[in-house]
Amino acid sequence: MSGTETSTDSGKHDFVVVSNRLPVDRVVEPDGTASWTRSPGGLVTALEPVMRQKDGAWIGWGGQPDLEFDPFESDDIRVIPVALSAREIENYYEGFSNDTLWPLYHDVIAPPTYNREWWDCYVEVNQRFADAAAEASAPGAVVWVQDYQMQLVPKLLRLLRPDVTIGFFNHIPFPPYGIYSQLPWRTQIIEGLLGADVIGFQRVADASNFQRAVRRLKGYSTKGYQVEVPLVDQSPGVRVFGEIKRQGTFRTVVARPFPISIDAQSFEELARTPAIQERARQIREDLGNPSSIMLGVDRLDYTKGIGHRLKAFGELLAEGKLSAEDVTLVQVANPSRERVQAYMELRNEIELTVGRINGDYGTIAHVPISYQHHGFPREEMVALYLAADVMLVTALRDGMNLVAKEYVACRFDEDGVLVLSEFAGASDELKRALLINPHDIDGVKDAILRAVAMPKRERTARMRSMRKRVIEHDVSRWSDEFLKVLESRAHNGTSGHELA
Ligand code: GDG
Repeated sequence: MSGTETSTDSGKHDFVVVSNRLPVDRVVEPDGTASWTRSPGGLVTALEPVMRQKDGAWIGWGGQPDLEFDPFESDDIRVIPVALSAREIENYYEGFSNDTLWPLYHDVIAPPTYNREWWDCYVEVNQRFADAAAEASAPGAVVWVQDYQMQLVPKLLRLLRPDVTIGFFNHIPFPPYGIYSQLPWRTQIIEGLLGADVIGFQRVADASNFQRAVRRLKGYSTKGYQVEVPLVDQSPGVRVFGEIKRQGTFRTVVARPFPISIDAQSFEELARTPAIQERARQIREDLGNPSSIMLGVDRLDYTKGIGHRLKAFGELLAEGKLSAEDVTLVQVANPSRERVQAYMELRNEIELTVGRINGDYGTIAHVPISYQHHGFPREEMVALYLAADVMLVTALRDGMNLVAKEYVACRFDEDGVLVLSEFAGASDELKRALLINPHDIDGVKDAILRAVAMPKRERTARMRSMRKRVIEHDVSRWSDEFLKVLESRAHNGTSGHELA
């Protein structure tokens, strides 16, 4: 799908999505011709109908430095590109977003870097996105801001446009206060988020962690899922959102879980395609018809627990409890954030471990780990899900983990076993997976052995129950529920309808 670059609209929209990345990628062909291609993600699929119905616009970065573009139409979505310079990509994106916030919000699995220049750049870039949102929003519009790269946008936008209703969804965990409080800019981030009317998190625990941070840092009261934000800050001389209102008047901010999901139906449809089923059989054959295929699909990220998974698998081979003749682990490690040091180190570590396991336990005919350091088309992913007898999701911390849900959605045959980390948000919903603590290597090994040996009846019972959950709670339900709550908050902000 390529974008047609027209600009016939009024420039003002009733529904605006703001995210770091646009839902389209700029693709330049070898002959120099360039076009925008839709990047297929659950979020775009979920928001597409709302976008069409409400004259929506999507504000984001095009993925390359200094890409200055006028807004254009792409498959009925108005796309508004925000340009980032190479320095901004380094400081705001690779730096503050991916080397400060990402590790901090994932329980400091890797040490976060606190760099003041990165922070300054994060503020600058958030301001640019807020300006773009203010410019694109029609009076009384609904603006939905996505994820941790944009946490200051709700407040900055509210200052510019108190008439709009602002939602924010955090795709990654929100850490416990003891960890969050490390952040030198912890108060500014909380204030940034509190500019929203509704703040969505993946899990109950994330919403609670956020509320605790609000109480500790701002002294505001929280009741259930609501935060009471005084329109006049208690701290002497501090103005909240630039407006001075009656003492004792609050606006309420909803901060609650909205667990994200996938477009389950489209995954199932692909899985039911004969060509993809044939491809799944082919994969099994190409792997030498092992009795069990295990699968890991992750961005190559230290939060995903790939090393822990490999350790458990390697020990089972070493102990002779699994053999390379019987079992193959396919590990898709999608390249990610390759310019960030911690990711370079992780890649080296993982590839050393894979090499050692394959060297120690492989035979000429059988390689225990088929390691794929590249992405695949979605059809191939679905074929892999269908071919996998056991899906391994061993994240050390993960907001949700969509891979777990995709595996379940694809298994219309009600077969396959999901081994799932309790530190992934998905474990709140997929309770009939084999839940593991990835730090407990013996526990992971037991779960793998149990998965490989699980009788068909038990596999079916577990998969059936997980499928029910994923099919009923798909991504459109997620966006509908979020937007329903958000729209019910319209006119609840500083525009004069405060709750006392
Ligand atoms: C963040 C949060 C939260 C992966 N490799 C390929 C490929 N993928 C797709 C998967 C899945 C997506 O990428 C990965 O989603 P996850 O949820 O597993 O993880 P993150 O990228 O870390 O996402 C996470 C999510 O946001 C949503 O809120 O669940 O916790 O960290 O859809 O299928 N897709 C294709 N080829 C690949 O090689 N086509």
